[in-house]
Amino acid sequence: MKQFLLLFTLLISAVSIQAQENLPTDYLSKEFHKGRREAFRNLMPANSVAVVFSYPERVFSKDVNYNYHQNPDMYYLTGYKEPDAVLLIFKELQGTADAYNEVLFVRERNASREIWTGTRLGIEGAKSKLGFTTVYNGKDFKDFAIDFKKFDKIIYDKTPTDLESNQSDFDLFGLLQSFKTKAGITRDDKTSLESFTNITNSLRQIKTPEEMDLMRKTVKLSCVAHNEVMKAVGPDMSENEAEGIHAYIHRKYGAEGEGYPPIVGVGANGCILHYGENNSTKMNNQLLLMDVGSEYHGYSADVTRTIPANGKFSEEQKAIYQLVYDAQEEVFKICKEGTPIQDLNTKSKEVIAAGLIKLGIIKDPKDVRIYYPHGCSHFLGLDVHDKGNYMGTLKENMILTVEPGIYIPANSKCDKKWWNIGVRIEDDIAIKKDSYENLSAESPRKWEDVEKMAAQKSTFNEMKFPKI
Ligand SMILES: [Mn+2]
Repeated sequence: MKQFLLLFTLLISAVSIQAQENLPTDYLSKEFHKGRREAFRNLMPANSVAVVFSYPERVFSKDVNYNYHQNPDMYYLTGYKEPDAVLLIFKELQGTADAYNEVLFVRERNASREIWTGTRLGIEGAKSKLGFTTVYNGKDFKDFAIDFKKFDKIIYDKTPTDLESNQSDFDLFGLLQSFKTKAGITRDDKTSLESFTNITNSLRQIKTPEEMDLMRKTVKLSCVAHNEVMKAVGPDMSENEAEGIHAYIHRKYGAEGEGYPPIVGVGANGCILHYGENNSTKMNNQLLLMDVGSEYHGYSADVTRTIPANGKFSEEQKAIYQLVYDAQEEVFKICKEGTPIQDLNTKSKEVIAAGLIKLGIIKDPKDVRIYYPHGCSHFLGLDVHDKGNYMGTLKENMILTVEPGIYIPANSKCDKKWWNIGVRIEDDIAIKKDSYENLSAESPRKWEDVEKMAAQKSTFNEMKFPKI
C-alpha cells in the first residue's frame, strides 16, 4: 500500500510538473493584477469591504460541464482562473500582527481530483504565481474571523441564485451561503451592487498598456482569420466550415478560443442578429456575414466582415454595403476624447436613415430602426460587451466597437430586390486624445478591397482531405 501511495504521489508530481511546461509567456503579470486591486481599493469608500466570487461551473450535458470560464472581474483583480474562489478586498488594513488588506480563498489542492481536471493552483500557487500573501482554502471561509457587520459598506456583485451544493460547504454554493449568513444578507442591497458596478465600470473601461497589448493581439489574429476565410469561402462552402477556419486560425496563433459564440450566416441567416446555428450547407451567391472574434488571455476581439460568397458584390448588395461603410466612416470622424458615447449611435442612425430614404427602402427616418435595430458601439475587453459607463464621454485608452448594420429579411416592406441582404461591418477602435486607432484595420472594409482579398488564393482550398 505504501509503495502504491509512493508511486501514486510520484505520478501526480510528474503530471503537475508536465502541465506547467510550454505555457504562453505573455499572460498578464501578478503586478498587473495587484495594481488593479490597488486601483479598486482607491475607489472604495471608507470602512468598506469588497467581495468577489468565481463564476459557477455550468452543465453542458448530464455529467459533462462546459469549459470553465472565470468571472472577468475575478480574473482582472487576481489572475485566478479556477472556480470555487472568493476574494476579499478591504479599504483599510485589517488585523494587528499580520495586517492584511486582501484575502483570497482558493480551491484546495486534491491529488485525486487533479488527475481528472488538471492541476490546481492551491494556496502555494496563489502566493507564488499570483502574488497574494494572505491565502486560504475555500473550506476556511466559513469560520474565517471577519465581522462583516462592522463595515459601513459591503461591495459585491449580483450572485447566481440557481446553484445547488454539489459536494460540500466550500464549493461556490457553500461560499455564497457562508457570505450571506456572515453578512446577514437576506436580500441583495441595491447600493452595494451599484457600488460594485460603478467601480468595475470605471476601471475596466480604460485599458492599461498591458491590456492594450493583449487587445491588439486578439484583434490582429481575428483579422488574420477573417482574411483567410475571405480567401477560402466559395458558393459550396458551409457556414460551419467557415466558422471552423476562424477557430483554427485563432488557436494557431495562441488564442484560447472565441470571445462569444460565432455568428456565421449567409443571406437570410445574416439578417438574424444573434444567429448561431451556422448550419447552412451552402453559401451560393449570397452575402456572408461573419461576426467572429477570438479570446486571447481573457480578452475578446469583436470583428464583423460581410463578403459575397462568390467573390463579387451584386449591385444591390454593394449599395447596402456602401451605406454601412459610409456610416462607419462618419462615426470614426467623431471618435476622440470628449465625444459623448451616445453620439456614435446617433450619428450612425442619421447616416443610415438618410441612405435608406435615398435608396427608397424607407420614407420616414424613424423607420431606420426596422432595418438597423441595434446600437452602434459597445465597450470591448474581458467581456465582448465590456463594462463601462455608456452615459459618459469617450476617454483615451477606451476600446469600443463601431458596428453599424442593415438587415433586410424576406417579406420586408420594400422592393424585393433588397430581400435577404444583411450587412454589418464592425471594427475595434482605441480612443486617443484627438483621434482613434482602428485595431482591426488589417482586415479590409472597402468593398473593392474585400473583393480583392476574396480573389486571393487560399491555402485551405489546396488542402486534400479524404472523401467520406
Ligand atoms: Mn459587437
